[in-house]
Amino acid sequence: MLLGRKKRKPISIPDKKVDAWHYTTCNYCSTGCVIELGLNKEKEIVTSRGHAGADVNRGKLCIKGLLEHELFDSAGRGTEPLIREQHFEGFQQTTWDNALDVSAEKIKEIQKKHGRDAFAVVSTGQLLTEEFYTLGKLTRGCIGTNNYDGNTTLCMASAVSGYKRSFGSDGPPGCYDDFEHTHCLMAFGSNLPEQHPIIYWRLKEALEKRKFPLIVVDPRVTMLAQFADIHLPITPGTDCVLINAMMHVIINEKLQDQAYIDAHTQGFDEIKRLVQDYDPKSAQHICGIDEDTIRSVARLYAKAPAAMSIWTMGINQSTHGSDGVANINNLNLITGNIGIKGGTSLSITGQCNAMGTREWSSCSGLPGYRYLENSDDRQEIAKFWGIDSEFFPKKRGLAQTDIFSAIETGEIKGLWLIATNPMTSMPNTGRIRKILEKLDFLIVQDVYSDVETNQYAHVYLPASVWSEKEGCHTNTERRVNLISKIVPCYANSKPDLWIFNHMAKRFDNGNIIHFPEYAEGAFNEMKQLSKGTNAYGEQKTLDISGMSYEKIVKAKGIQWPYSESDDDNHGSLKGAPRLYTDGKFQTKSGKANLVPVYFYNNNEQPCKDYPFWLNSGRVVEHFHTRTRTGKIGNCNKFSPTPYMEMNPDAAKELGVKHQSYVRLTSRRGDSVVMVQLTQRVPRNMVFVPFHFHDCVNRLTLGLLDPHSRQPAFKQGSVRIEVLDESQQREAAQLNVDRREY
Ligand SMILES: Nc1nc2c(c(=O)[nH]1)N[C@H]1C(S)=C(S)[C@@H](COP(=O)(O)OP(=O)(O)OC[C@H]3O[C@@H](n4cnc5c(=O)[nH]c(N)nc54)[C@H](O)[C@@H]3O)O[C@H]1N2
Ligand SMILES: Nc1nc2c(c(=O)[nH]1)N[C@H]1C(S)=C(S)[C@@H](COP(=O)(O)OP(=O)(O)OC[C@H]3O[C@@H](n4cnc5c(=O)[nH]c(N)nc54)[C@H](O)[C@@H]3O)O[C@H]1N2
Ligand code: SF4
Ligand SMILES: [Mo]
Repeated sequence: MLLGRKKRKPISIPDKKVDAWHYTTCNYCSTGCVIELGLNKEKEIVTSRGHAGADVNRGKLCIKGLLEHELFDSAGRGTEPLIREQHFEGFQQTTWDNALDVSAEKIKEIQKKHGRDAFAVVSTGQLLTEEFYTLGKLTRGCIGTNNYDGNTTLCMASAVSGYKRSFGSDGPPGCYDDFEHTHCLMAFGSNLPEQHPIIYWRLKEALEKRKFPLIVVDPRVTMLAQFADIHLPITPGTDCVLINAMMHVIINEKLQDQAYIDAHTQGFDEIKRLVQDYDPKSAQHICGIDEDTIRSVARLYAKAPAAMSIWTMGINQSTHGSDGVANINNLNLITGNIGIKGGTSLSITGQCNAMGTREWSSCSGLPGYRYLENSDDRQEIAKFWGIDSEFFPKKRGLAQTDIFSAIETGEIKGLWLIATNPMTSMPNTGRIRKILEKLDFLIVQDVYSDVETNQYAHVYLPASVWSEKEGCHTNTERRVNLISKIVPCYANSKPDLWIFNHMAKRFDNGNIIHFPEYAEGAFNEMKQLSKGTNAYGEQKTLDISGMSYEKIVKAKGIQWPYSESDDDNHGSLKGAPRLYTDGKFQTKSGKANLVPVYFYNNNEQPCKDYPFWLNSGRVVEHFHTRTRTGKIGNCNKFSPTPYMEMNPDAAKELGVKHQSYVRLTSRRGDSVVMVQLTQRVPRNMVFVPFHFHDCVNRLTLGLLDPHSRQPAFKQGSVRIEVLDESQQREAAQLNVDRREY
């Protein structure tokens, strides 16, 4: 044995000949891992590694971060601006000047003919924060349309809405370090090991040091559920009922933190009344979790010295998304679990910079969490930008999902899509296709020219990606970090900041408002706007005035708020790990709102014709619509095929075989997928990743949440049809074709 070992050759790691390591931050999910890119003497990128000194990832990266350096010259990158009269005609290559001239003229023409709001702008959670701030200036200050929003409506809108309803302001109050202090963690609709692998690793590290109960609420047996102490396989869309029933137990057994409730919240009496209708005995029939388990989980949570909740799309993507968030906040407020170490309501953010757009893009308001509805905010920003405050609308316009409906009804005639691919990511893509065909004018600004939505564009603007440009992201725990410019821009692509700056010059106000040429100039403006107090005289939570690029890199990320005085006093470069530690909230009274959540069931549910729940989500190897990961060898190799998770017992009944192809049909459309038999899903549910074009979103309904306007991507119903042999062969061939990138 020993002899054998001695004979074995040691593993040799080939020397990649790295000449210098360069600092940057990952551009996929919102974990916010710091990456070092290794360049050789010829300045070519040869490898990457996780930054060992960064608190977030401590040297680790997931598969996407590790391979991210392969994306710069991947297939389909946009090289030159493109233009055409009609979509689907051949594109002609053009100059940047002409592409921007034509775009600006068309925007003005549409606005002149149909009103300012007839041109809409839809952005993303994947630009740099300085780019978001600049786009806000351009859209709110120069173009002047009120129909301006982001794909974050598909993603974090319910979290934003729920935070605002409970705490009076957006902003996740907790941090990853809370794992080190909590005594009970409840995860709602979040599959950390696949979707936020490094947050999962942080959680695991904390659990290895000190065991505490992990409760996972998810209709699937996800990787996180497998690892949980208690798994609650909830009936889709009914988390609010489970939480109301938990609060019923807590209040009736007097387990609540009455001192905290009295000092820091308002609305307890109504919650107390409301939850009487949700006794676990009746709630179990709605949410599918038995009454004893509800009681034991409620007691466990309330009795823990500190308990925390995390959640992601299982909560947000529902018609009860905003209510679900408010109810998670209720649970934490009545148990005194806000603003303490290990006690928090932490939404796990989706896209790398979904936080940055919430903070600074002006999508739903004005920069720095300011409101269009507040005249002081309008005047302050108008003065800062040097324009007339009357230019701003007095309330926010349509959310992203409603913008598409307004194109359908003819109110909106032109659209500018920036870093989002609705032809694959929106619910009911058959409808989206018709909507895009209806537009008089569509601009697509993307890193890739082969992005599906570009088929409908009149002008395509090729953007530079990730470390081809400089600027910041904010991660899930409010940590601001820097993306450095490490490689030259690909071909004739331009950073989004450059594109916005040059578009602005073509509008009247664009020559009045100052548009700094470099990201750091925009960052300095944001710093100034973040100083001071909010409408209620409290210090602004979103204060970044003590930060600079240099300090951010030195600290490897700083959490806001970090004001000038924090910097003077401590110089520690440590921002605030938690919000609301003093129990003061951003409401008029300073108290948090306990928001009563009544449950009504408006989901599309399984029925005789469509007997399966349709659930959708993600896999670890791919990011969203695969524009990036579909072209990176090892990411695509591990997951090249659209597939569906199906329960083996249900498959047996229908005569469906493992790895055969079936047709899924919903009331909207159909799609052919490969079957993966697994006990991960219950007998009456299928799960399909949404990464593939012409796949699950042909089927989804996407009813909208009344508060956040976020689509219920995860609740729909389908039927399954077995394909005959020739159809099987055809489907298999189609999948071989899909793999070739
Ligand atoms: N690898 C990878 N990582 C990513 C992304 C990616 O595309 N790929 N995208 C990033 C983005 S933008 C986002 S938003 C996040 C998403 O991260 P997650 O939300 O963790 O991922 P999903 O797979 O969309 O959904 C999570 C779970 O919600 C469950 N669910 C469905 N319905 C319900 C319900 O009614 N109640 C409850 N409690 N759970 C339910 C599903 O079964 C699923 O397991 O991931 C981020 N990270
Ligand atoms: N069925 C179903 N559908 C879903 C979901 C689900 O769970 N189920 N999840 C939803 C969620 S949470 C989200 S966040 C959305 C995501 O939906 P989308 O945002 O539409 O999907 P992405 O593929 O991320 O599109 C981003 C685009 O930006 C481009 N890009 C990347 N970096 C840059 C840059 O620096 N500049 C520019 N200009 N372009 C850039 C990419 O190439 C890509 O084409 O999908 C939603 N759709
Ligand atoms: S966990 Fe998220 S931020 Fe970290 S390397 Fe993976 S994709 Fe990037
Ligand atoms: Mo997302």
